[in-house]
Amino acid sequence: MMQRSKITTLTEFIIRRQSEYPHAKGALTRLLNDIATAAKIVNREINAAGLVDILGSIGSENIQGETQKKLDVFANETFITALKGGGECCAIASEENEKVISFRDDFSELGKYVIAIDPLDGSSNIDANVSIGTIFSIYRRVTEVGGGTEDDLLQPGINLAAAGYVIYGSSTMLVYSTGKGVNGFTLDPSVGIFCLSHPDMHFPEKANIYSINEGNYIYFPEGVKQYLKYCQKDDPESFRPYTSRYIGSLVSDFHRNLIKGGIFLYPGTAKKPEGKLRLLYECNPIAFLAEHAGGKASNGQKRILEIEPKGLHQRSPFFVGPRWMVEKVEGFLREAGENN
Ligand code: AHM
Ligand code: MG
Repeated sequence: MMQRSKITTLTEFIIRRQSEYPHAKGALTRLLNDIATAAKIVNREINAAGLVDILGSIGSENIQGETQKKLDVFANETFITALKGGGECCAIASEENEKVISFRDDFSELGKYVIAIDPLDGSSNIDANVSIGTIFSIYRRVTEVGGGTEDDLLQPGINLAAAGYVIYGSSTMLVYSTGKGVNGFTLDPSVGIFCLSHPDMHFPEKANIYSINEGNYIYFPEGVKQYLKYCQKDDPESFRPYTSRYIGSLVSDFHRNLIKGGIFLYPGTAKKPEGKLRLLYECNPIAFLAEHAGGKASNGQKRILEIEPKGLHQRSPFFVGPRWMVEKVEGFLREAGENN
């Protein structure tokens, strides 16, 4: 009979990690478990999309003026419910809600953490059955009592306690870091358990993918245009020309680049100097993971994790990938005398 190697479940893994922190009381462990539970529920719904009435728009817009999909709303409600019920989180900032959702009941007010979340990122891809994701940032609260506030959430990424994403792809994975390595867990759908499948993830040394929405080329800063020309030049020694891969779903693009080696770029443009991606719940968590996987994340000039956020839905240009690739783009931007 075929022997199965020992499986490490997500719960086992985080409990083991927790024991490395003598003062930990298990709150972060429970919080990550709440996220994993919500992710499984969202995953179930995504898998049934097409069979049940969950595809398409709901007829409303979120705070960013984007059409809300039914699955956007479902995912948002699912994560909020799971986090509120768990009692470890006293506030949430979500892409789908204008203001902070503060939990003011006796139970959640005691929660030590706040969460910034994009419950379903890449949702324009939902109807076409393309991989989408959930992205989350976990901070320790800075206020002492009561429901969490905006002050708890407007913290720079260097203060992150943990961050991660769930990718709903050909298989469903949860990838997270508490600052000690990046680890990936694949959902075994037959038993509904996330199992360690990608321990200690790092960008590979050889990287030759670039990911950008090149349809916006004419609006890009000169430095980015120059970098793209560099990527397309013939130079076998440096693996050029690079391969272009763009899904239009940050989690999927980043995940592929982390595994196969590549850089993701979403620059500011003449029309949108701050770019598209949101600092708190898209750039910061991905930047945190990238750094702990040996990479780098920048707004073209400055480390993403050091940006002091001023608003919940603040945007930032975003360049993330292996350190040397991000530094190359920064060099082109500097030479062109551009900030992003
Ligand atoms: P969303 O949060 O509304 O889904 O938008 C974010 C998504 C990212 O996943 C992706 O990287 C980006 O938008 C793609 O944008 P574009 O279509 O402009 O290339
Ligand atoms: Mg998003």
